[in-house]
Amino acid sequence: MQAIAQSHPNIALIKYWGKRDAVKNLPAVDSLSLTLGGLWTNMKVGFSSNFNRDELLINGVKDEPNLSRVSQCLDLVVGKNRDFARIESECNFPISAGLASSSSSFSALVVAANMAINKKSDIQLFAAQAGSISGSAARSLMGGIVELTNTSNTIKIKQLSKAKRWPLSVVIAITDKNKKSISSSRAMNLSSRSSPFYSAWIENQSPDMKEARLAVINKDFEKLAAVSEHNCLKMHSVMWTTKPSVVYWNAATLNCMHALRDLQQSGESVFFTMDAGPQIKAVCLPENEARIEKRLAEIDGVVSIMKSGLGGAPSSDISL
Ligand code: 2P0
Repeated sequence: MQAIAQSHPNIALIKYWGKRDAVKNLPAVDSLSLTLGGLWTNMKVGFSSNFNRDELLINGVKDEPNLSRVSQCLDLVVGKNRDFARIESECNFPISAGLASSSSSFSALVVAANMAINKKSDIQLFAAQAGSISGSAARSLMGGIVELTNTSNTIKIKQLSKAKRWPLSVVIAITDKNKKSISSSRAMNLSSRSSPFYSAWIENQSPDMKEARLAVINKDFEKLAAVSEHNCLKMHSVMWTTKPSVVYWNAATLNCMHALRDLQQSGESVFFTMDAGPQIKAVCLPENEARIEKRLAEIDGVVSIMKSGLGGAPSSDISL
């Protein structure tokens, strides 16, 4: 009753912010994301009747704060009447810092837990299970460029482009490795209640999805850049106008954004996106990667840089 899975985080270009059903954790809007092959979470899950409670280790350290969400995920996959589990997670990037660690963690956990109990692979079922714990996690169950759409009472994921079909690069400027001050789940619930821009955000998501989907199908970088930056700034406008306001950026985030705008002016194929944290993600064509990295590394406040191409779906042929 043990299994291991590796999964990659994903970053949304057309963002998910807000829930239409907080109990089922169903997103209020559709979203579109890139799966990042260079970043990963390895997850080992073992069930035993000899254990007397669930135990979680993250990068070798016992973790209590995240345990209840992990146990909740296992209850959902296996059933509440299950044996207790020992869960070991390893991650090669900062967690809870706006780098989508919950997407790789919960997609890996769902895959490993289903494997441990010998459940047949069913990607849409796995997406529903992962999504009900972390909205972004469902998108990590596929590689390349993925869309998540809302159907009547659940979600559906679809691969729009395989990683190799359109090999984009992502340069991530890390400006703060600390945990974010407010979880995205809590922040988006506050936004839906208090931002005067929230209803406009929801109403305008479909045209953005349509435009981004088309840009991916046509491999049109400039169109994808324009709609992605616009969608990102709209989401952050909703965050900023939440009461109390949710501002994840710091000075370096803004300086990186200006630097990327300058690079765009000089003809580089690059655009930015930011999530629930101060890190800035520069999406570019692989041939532009070195120049983007060099420029971002020069900016005051950039602590480190990570780079990633697009990656694949979760895999289970790894050891921990
Ligand atoms: C996204 N984010 O589309 C957006 C953009 C953050 C900003 O999905 O509440 O931690 O657990 O469903 O999975 C945040 O991800 O949110 C998120 P919950 P989650 O990637």
